[in-house]
Amino acid sequence: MQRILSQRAYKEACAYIPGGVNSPVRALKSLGCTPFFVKNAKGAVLTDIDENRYIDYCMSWGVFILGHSRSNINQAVKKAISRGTSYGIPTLVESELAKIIIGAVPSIEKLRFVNSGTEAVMSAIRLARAFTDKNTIVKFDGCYHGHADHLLVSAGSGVTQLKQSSSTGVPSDFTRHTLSLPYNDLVTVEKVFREHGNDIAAVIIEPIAANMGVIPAEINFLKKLKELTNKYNALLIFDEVITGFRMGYGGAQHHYGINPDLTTLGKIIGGGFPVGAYGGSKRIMELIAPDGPVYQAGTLSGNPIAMTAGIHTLKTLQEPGTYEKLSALSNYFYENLNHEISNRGVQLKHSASMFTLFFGEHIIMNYEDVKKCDQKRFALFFKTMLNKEIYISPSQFEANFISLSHTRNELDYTIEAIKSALKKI
Ligand code: KE4
Repeated sequence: MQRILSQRAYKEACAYIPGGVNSPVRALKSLGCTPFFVKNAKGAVLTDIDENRYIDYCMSWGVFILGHSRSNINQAVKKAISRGTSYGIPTLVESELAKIIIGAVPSIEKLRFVNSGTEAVMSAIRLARAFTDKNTIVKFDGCYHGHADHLLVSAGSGVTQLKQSSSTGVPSDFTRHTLSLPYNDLVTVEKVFREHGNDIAAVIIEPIAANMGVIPAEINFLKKLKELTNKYNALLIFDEVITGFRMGYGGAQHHYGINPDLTTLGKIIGGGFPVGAYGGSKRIMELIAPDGPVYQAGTLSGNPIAMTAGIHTLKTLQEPGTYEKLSALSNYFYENLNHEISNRGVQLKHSASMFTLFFGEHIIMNYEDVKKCDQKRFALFFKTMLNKEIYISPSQFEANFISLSHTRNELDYTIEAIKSALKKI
């Protein structure tokens, strides 16, 4: 498989954009290869500028639960674009999408749209600090909540590839209010609350971690977080930028039956356009300007194109049997893949339609466990799969996503490719 035009395009991109990419993980740096450049996508298939086709499991990092370039969404977006794209004054579609999300997620009574998951989390944390009048934030090692300064501490996803546990350029006093604890570690989190509980404004967690690979939180761990935040007048924030509408129509909080105080969302709710949202009870959200003293703003927040794509995405997900179909596809894949990977030095962890193949047979419950995986073998695996026309998420510390557009044939082909790749590497 040749990627001459992509290599040329990458060289040129590097002249204008740091690392040739607009988000570090796309550079495939840790894998010792360079990225292909996409020409177009349809369903579960990407086509690059050298006309190579790939079955896609990255799906723009979990955005495309319905698949790429879905015609009903494209048609709705084209109509919306013909009417204009942004006005700096409200439109009906902003309330329409807000109502749909509030109808799906009972813990959200009011929400605010922003343009990325980073903005959603940054705003939710500011709000939690204002509501509790406290400063300390508890996060968990390996969880990634966007690139706001104070959260780039022991973060997962692309930060994992940095040499240090967080980014340079972040003054130490910007992170002194951030405590990062081991995921799924009840004892540590209880101890920290005993010692710092009166200073803790919020705990933020990916209820099903996807940014250190897929690692579901233990239900008792989440219940303990709910209990401790209640006891110490802190807020529990579920970062559902990935799990929102992925785990099911009500997200991970419905899946676990645990209501956080604030929820952050992104990806799926924008149907492929820049979006984020944060929401919670009216009592908390009324602190947000212009109702209250917590400032947050954005030129393109709630833009009608992202709102339109989000509305049509969520309305499609509301259709009866949609999640059952996705679950059947996912379970078909997991059951058949598991048959093929035993004794191959890998383990499959999954939750709903997201999964990670971890390169190691040790118990994996948290970030430290994932760091013990065989990165070199993962890199070989990634490149082998790419040459078999399959694009998996380019990091051991990421999730892969099955969409409603993946066909059984594509899943069968992928299982065969994984089986043969694991024999070779
Ligand atoms: P964005 O600012 O990238 O829209 O969202 C940040 C974010 C917040 N919370 C969670 C749980 C997230 O997973 C993310 C972003 N996810 C990564 C993929 N693991 C985005 C991919 C990238 O950084 O290029």
